[in-house]
Amino acid sequence: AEEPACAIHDPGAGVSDFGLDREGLRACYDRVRQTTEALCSPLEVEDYVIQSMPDASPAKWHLAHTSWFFETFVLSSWEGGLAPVDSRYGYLFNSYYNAVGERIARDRRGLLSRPTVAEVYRYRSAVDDRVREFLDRSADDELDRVRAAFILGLNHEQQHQELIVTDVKHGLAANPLKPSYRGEGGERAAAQPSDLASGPPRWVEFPGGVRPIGHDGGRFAFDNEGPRHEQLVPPFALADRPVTNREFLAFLEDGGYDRPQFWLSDGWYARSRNGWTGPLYWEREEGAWRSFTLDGLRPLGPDEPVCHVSFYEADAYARWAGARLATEAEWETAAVLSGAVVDGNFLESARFHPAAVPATTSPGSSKAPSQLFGDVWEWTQSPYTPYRGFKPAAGALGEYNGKFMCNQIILRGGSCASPRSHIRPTYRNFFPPESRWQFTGIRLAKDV
Ligand code: AVJ
Ligand code: FE
Repeated sequence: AEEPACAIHDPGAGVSDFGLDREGLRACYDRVRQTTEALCSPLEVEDYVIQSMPDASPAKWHLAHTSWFFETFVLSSWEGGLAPVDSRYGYLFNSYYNAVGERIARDRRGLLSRPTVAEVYRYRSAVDDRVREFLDRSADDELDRVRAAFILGLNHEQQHQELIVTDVKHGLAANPLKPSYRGEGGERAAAQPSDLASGPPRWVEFPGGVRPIGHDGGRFAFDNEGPRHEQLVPPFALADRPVTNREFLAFLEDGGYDRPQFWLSDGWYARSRNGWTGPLYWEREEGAWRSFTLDGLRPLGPDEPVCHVSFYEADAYARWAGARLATEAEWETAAVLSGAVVDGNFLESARFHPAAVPATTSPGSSKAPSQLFGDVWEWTQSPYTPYRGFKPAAGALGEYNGKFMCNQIILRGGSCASPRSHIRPTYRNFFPPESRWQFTGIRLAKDV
């Protein structure tokens, strides 16, 4: 089916997303909501309900929470107050907004056998009806008042599309039957393990300077991407591609997981406490390494970017390799100066798995880094802290990003589970350093 035009999804349209009219908002809304449901369409009812760990939410919860977000931040104040579709749902589907009210504990979301999956879909469609009615009938000043929250709601739902993919993967991986998300048909879509015999990564050098960092606010960006400000970035080099499974296996086989000299203290403790002997989803059987993918258990692709590693493993690998992780300012500088376009292996490609790195043709230096966008999120060494001058918005939506600016690490570039239109060079993702269930990988950097 032909997708409706949407300024958020098709940035080439040249319409500033803040200037979207009713028709534009409606097109974006329909497209975002449809994409979420399409991601869930291969699931069986039982798949929607389980919570395989506290960090992962049931698919059913994601479907409801994203609807609750539009109800709470767009519809609730319409014409002086629209009652929610079900007044009990706020307690179940509020994620973390203290200003909005109490909620069930995050690690109890998997206990919600009710509302049923069918009821959650009816809830979604009731919210859809109300949002469309709001777009048809609201006064201009009412639409203007919630336009920013509406666009935030679209981007919020895109974040949950990625979380649906990663949380479904984690849930399926917990099952000894190692089911495929798409059934047998999915085998075709996933990349076959390749053997490109890629050589060592080449280094792409960037000059030092005082660099503008962050989003200028011209189009939509999350609040944590601004304000744009200057940072001193000394000269550095970035690897021309992500670290591959083949390379990470060399670290593992060199005893990387058993040699504390490569690890941060917190990382060594996490590795010991969790019993890590390799990336999440890796297993070894009769000498052969396999990894769990959304198409089931597959032989490890040697030239695919290593994936599902924590910050601690990324950092230990970099030290073993005689390099380091990039700072987020270096990463952004490299993306901007190399003119990398936001294109690649994203959610839209429906592979749900990182693609192999390109074969190295000649030794020496390379002009531009490849796979900066898509495939795997790249751990930086930067803590998730506010940019100079950052102020969270007043009210509940101020809780969206700002209150998490402690004890988390920045990741850049998006993954094979991120919608392409969701990612920008300034995009700041963040997770605690131990997290491994997102599509997280490694790109090396060094001083020059
Ligand atoms: C930016 C991915 C860490 O998972 O909580 C979803 C995204 N924010 N709903 C998260 C998010 C609000 C966020 N991450
Ligand atoms: Fe959310």
